[in-house]
Amino acid sequence: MSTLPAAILSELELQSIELPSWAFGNSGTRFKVFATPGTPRDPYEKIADAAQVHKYTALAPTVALHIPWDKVDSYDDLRTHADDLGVSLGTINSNTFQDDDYKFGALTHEDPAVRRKAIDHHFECIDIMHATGSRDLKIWLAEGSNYPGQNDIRARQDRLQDSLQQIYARLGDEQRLVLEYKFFEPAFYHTDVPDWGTSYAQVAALGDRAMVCLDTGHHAPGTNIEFIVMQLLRLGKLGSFDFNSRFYADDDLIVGAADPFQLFRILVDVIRGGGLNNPDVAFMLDKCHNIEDKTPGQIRSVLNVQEMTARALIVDQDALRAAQVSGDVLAANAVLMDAFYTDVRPALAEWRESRGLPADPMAAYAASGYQEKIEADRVGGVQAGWGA
Ligand code: LRH
Ligand code: MN
Repeated sequence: MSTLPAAILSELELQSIELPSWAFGNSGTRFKVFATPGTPRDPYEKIADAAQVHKYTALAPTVALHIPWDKVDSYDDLRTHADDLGVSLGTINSNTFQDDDYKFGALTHEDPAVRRKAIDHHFECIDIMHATGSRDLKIWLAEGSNYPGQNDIRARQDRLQDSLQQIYARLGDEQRLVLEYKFFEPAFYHTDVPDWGTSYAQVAALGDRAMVCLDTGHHAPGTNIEFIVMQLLRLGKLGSFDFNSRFYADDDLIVGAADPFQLFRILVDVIRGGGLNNPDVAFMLDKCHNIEDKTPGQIRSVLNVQEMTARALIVDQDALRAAQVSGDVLAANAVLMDAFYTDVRPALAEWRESRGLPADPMAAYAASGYQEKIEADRVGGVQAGWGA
């Protein structure tokens, strides 16, 4: 396909995908976290690299922060640094999964003092949101158990609701919380927020500014994720996506790398449900570049989302509807497959050039010398990473 219709191009022009600061730091598995030359040593350098993604794609105007990984002395100064680079600070992610006190839980813990500490951490994140101008507080909880009988899983749900009520009450009028679910890991028997239903049940009891966060890597194998997308949009409770891909578990690979057809199907239902370029539905990446260079990995990621969005937008909705109504199973499926098999990359490249962007952002970044420069400049200090 050499060109895309103007209506589709204007939809694509509105698309924005938030980048995770932690994707620019070192990450890995329990076996090894590999260091990489040029890896940022602080949030300032992470944001500088994130700004490169937006420079070459015009797709990534905001950067999500993770607390305490991105703690700084002055968030006003960090905000100015981001603004000067043409990006802004986005979602604030809390972290109650690396503190010894949270071994047996945080917002669900039996001990009120531990819950207090975890709630206070979220109050601190909300204070940071006021300084960074962020709208969303993203809460992912590692809480759960490893053996049957270890916990009273019913009582934990009640304690979780009570803790979330206190956090929700602290939000500013323009602020939201998004509760992310994950079916296992690090807990291996039960997880307190394992699925969309539990997240929905918890946030629905809080109020309108409490939403569900869907991480595409957090479902049991074989889960029809686009069905969950449809239902959460139908319920008006899909607040954000954490896009990545996986072959097995929460692999956090480049979105669309492991299963591009799944990403296409998800975006078809995002569009069907009114979730594209909808301010209520934030598109974010959540991934780790364990072995590949990080900034190119992020550029590839946002391009994969853009390309699959373009394919989902060219679905012939009238032909699809007609086939669905007439019960023509094969024709209906063929409409979707025609869009999925349509190569939109030449048209997107031409469109980028028409907007003063490089036709091939990956090649433009590689030719810029930025990677070589950060590898030369960033010597010494401690490279950022999950642990650091
Ligand atoms: C948990 C998760 C969550 C983040 C973390 C970096 O697996 O998806 O969104 O806090 O990754
Ligand atoms: Mn996530």
